[in-house]
Amino acid sequence: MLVVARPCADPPTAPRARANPTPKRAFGRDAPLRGPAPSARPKRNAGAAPPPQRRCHGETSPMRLTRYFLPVLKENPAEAQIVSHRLMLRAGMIKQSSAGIYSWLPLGFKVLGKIEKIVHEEQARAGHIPMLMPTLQPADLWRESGRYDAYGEELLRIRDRHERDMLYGPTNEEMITDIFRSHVESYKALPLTLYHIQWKFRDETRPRFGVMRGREFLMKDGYNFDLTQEDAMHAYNRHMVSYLRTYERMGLKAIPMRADSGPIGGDNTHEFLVLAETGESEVFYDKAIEDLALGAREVDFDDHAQLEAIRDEFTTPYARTDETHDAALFDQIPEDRRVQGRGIEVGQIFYFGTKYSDAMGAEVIDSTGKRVAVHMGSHGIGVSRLVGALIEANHDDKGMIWPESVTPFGAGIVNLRQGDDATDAACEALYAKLSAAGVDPLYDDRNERAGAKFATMDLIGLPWRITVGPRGLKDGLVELTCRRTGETEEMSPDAAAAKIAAIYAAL
Ligand code: 5CA
Repeated sequence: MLVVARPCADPPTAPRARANPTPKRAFGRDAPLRGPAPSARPKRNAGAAPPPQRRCHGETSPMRLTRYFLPVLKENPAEAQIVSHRLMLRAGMIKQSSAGIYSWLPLGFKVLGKIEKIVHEEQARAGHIPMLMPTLQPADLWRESGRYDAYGEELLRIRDRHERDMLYGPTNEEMITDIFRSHVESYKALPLTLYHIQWKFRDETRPRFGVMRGREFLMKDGYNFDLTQEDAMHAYNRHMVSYLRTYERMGLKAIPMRADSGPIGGDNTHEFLVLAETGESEVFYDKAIEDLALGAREVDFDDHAQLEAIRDEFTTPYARTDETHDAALFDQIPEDRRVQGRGIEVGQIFYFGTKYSDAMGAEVIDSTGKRVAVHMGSHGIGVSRLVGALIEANHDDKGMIWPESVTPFGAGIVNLRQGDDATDAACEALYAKLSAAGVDPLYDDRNERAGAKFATMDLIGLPWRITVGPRGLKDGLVELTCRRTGETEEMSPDAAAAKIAAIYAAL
C-alpha cells in the first residue's frame, strides 16, 4: 500500500476540537452496554485493507543528508557480537545509554515506525482496538494477581515520593484486566480485544545483542476478553493469523512453534520464530513448515472455521522450541525433513483462561443473568526486537538490505558532482518527484567522494539507489541500482522515478 506523505498536525480544514466536546457519560458498572449485541454487529472488514491511519511514527518524511542526523561510525564497535547490533551501531540507528537501554536515533526510529505501522494495520484488519496504557503501574494491581512477588528480579520495582510501590511494566495483564472490570458489565460487550504498543522493562540478567534482548524494549501487547473458552480460542486464532500476515508483510518467515508459557501462565501458547543462527532459542521442526505461507488469501476474521483451519495448517507439522521439544515425536518425522536450528522469538500468543479474571474479579453477566469470569489471552510482538531480527535476515558484508515494506527511506539519491548545476537540478527534480509519489527518498547532497556516498548507502541498505552524474546526464541517463542484487540499469530520471514509485505503490 502506498502511503502518501502527510503532516502529523491536523490539516487546516479539519474541524477544530471544541473546548468541552465530550458529553457526560456514565462509566463503571452503571455504564450502558458498548455497541450493539454481537449478532447485530457488522462483520469485520475482512479482506479489504484497513483505512489509512494517522500515526506519526510511520509517516513518510523525505530527507536531505546534509540536514539529517546520521552519525555513522567508521570503526566496527567492539562490544557488538552479532551483525544486527554491529550494523545498527555503525549506521547510527541506536545509541546505548546503559546496559540494555537505547536511544533510537532518527534512522532506527524510522524503521521502528514502519514496523509499528504494519502492526497497527494488521491489528485493525483483525478487528482489534488500539489504546495506550502507561509504562508505570501500581504494585497493588500486581499484588492482586500474585505476580508482584512471583515475577522475581526481572520486575523493576520503584517507590514514589509518597512511599507508594510502583513498577515499570514488563507486560500489562493486570492493568488491562483492571480497566476491563471497571467498565464492562455484560457479556454483550464481548468479544473484545484491546492492544497497545508501549515500552516495557524487564531487568534481564544478561541484556545482550543490542535491541534483541534489551531491558527496555518496545512491545505490541494485546488482550482478548471472551465469554467462553471457544470464543477465546477464536481470538487466539485471530492473533495467530494476523501475526502470520504481519511478519510476512515484513518479508520474514516466522514459524509458530509450541512453547512454554513462563510467568504469563496458561497451557496454550505459541511462539513465532524467525530462523537465524544468532537466535537465542533452539528450535526443532519439520522442514515441510518452511513451505507454508498465508500469501494473499482472503481471510474473514469472523469465520471461526476458516481461522481454525489456518491454525491447524500452520501448527500440525512438528515445530517446537527446546522448552517443549519431544525427541520421540521429532524422530517420527522422516529424517530428511528433520531440522534442528536456532531462531529469534519475535512474538508469542497465550490463552490462559480465567487466571487473571478469577484473581482480579473480571466478570460479566451472561445471558442467564449469572456472573462469570471472562476468558482471556494475551498476545505480544517484539517490535524493537524485530528491527534486529530483520537485519539478521537481510544483510551482506557491506551492510543492511531493507525490504521495501520496512525500509527507513524508499530510495537513495546519490549526487556524484555536488555543485554542478545540471546534476544538482536533476537530483532536486528526482527528489521532488519521489517525495510527491510518497517514496520517501534520502538525498545524499553532501560534498563527498562518490566512494564515501556509496559506502553510506550500502551500509544503511536502502533497497534502491539512483546515481546521478554529469556524464550520464549528457545522454539523459541516470543509474538505478538494486541493493539486494547489485544490478544496475541505465534509464531516464523519469523512468527511474516511475519504476520505484510503481514498486512502492504495489506493496
Ligand atoms: N504479555 C505477553 C503477551 S502480550 C508477553 O509479555 N509475552 S512475551 O513475554 O512473550 O513478550 C512478547 C514479545 O516481546 C516476545 O515474543 C519478544 O519478541 C519480545 N521480548 C520479550 N523480551 C524481550 C527483551 N528483553 N528484549 C526485546 N524484546 C523482548
